[in-house]
Amino acid sequence: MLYSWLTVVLCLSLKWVSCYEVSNLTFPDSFLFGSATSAYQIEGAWNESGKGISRWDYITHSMKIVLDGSNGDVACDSYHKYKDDIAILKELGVNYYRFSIAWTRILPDGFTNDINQDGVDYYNNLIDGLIEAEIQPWVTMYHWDIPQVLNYIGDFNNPNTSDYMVYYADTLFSLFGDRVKTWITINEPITFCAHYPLGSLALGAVLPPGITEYLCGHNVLRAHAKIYDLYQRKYKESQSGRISIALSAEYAEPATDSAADLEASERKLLFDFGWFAYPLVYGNYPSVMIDTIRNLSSLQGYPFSRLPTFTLEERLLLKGAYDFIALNHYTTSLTADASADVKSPNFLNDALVNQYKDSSWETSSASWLTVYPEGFRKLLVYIKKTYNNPEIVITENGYADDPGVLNDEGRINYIKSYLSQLLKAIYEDGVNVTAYTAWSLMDNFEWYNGFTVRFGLYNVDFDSPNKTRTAKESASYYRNIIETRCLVDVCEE
Ligand code: GBH
Repeated sequence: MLYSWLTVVLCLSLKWVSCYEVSNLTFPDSFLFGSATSAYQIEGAWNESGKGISRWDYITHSMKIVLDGSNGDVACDSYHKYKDDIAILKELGVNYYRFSIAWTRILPDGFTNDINQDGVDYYNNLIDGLIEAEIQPWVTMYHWDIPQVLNYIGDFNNPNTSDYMVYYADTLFSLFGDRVKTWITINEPITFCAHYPLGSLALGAVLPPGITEYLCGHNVLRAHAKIYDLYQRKYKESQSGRISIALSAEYAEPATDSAADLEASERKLLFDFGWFAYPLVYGNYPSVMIDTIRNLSSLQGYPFSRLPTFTLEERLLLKGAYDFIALNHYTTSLTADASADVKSPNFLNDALVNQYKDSSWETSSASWLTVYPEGFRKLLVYIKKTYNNPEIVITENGYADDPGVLNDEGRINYIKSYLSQLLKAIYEDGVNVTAYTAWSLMDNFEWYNGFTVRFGLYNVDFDSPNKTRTAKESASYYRNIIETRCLVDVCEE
């Protein structure tokens, strides 16, 4: 083997049941490091300076479903404190900052007939401040905070929403595309289409499960493909930016090495990641989704498949509508075959698997997030193999702990062990990973968990009027990685 491994076995405290090797390889010169946030989770100023109402304003104000009853009305107050954010990004030494634009700050009513100049000014200031600090702005157009008016008309279950989003994207390209060169259209469609059926919750309605997940995903893909196409025709030549859609994927570790479980693992990866990645790379849904959902639909008495079909024109537009694969990855689940029992129609049942956690995996403060760094490498190798060795950008990866932990050993170990596996994927498996984004720059509003779990490299004192940002130990550790391009004290060249 070309590269030797320094076996720095880490068993820092009793909490760390598993010891692991830390890679002493050096990150490639061109490799970029960044950190990320999203608008609703940090900005606050929910009804200031002309901003319209988003789904999350509506949910948090009118429903009691956030764990601690909190909301994002103020959050980190980044609308007023973006200079503080730029300062800590600078301190970290990141190459780029991935943030999202609040659709309702630019288009308060969702549509382009009314553009809110204060919102435009805010993002211009942020973008210009970042560029001045030599930090590239990477922009997500939509990170779950859809204008409530569009939520009322059915969110992405309504095909028109795709077209409305294209107008929004066009507006963003023309306003900011001279300076923004990396765009993410939509963040984690699987989460809002299938895991958190927010549209239905926020409408106080129960939308038909097994139908709306796929309608939503279908219209998300249409929106993304049209936006990608618009950019190629109207902006690419003058702005020369790059576009993708951020897809989240757990690794589906086979529960046993039986053929059935290996197949179940592949099936689950195609249902989760492949649902969106396959159409972009190959122009249609994976055949295992098409076949399984058609069969199940028929067994369940539907005269049609619950998975919609693309027109030929749409397939042509979808195929190749990405400049890199944008991957959000946090965790792994064990995956076992469950093809024997046909349950009620819904996205999670349709994959015909059972998923659970290995009891030996380190836990975190978020129940869904267990630490299994090997799963990261396996997922990267799987993506390389299945999708023609694409360029992969890690758009999110991070660890959850409790409020107020400044000596965040758990997060340091998570970053260290996940980045070790990333280095192995690059150097031993030849996976083309070009950037890594730590979620999150700072503690923020963690959706249904409110402020009860924390993902930040920086602590935010939500009780202080200043929303004071304080570096956690992980911030210094990450800063050191960026500076030395190395996870240990001395790295191989
Ligand atoms: C990311 O999603 C989001 O992009 C980001 O906004 C968020 O802050 C970050 O995660 C941390 O949560 O509650 O058992 O149904 C990560 C992927 C997919 C993880 C949905 C949580 C729900 C699990 N998420 N999943 S459960």
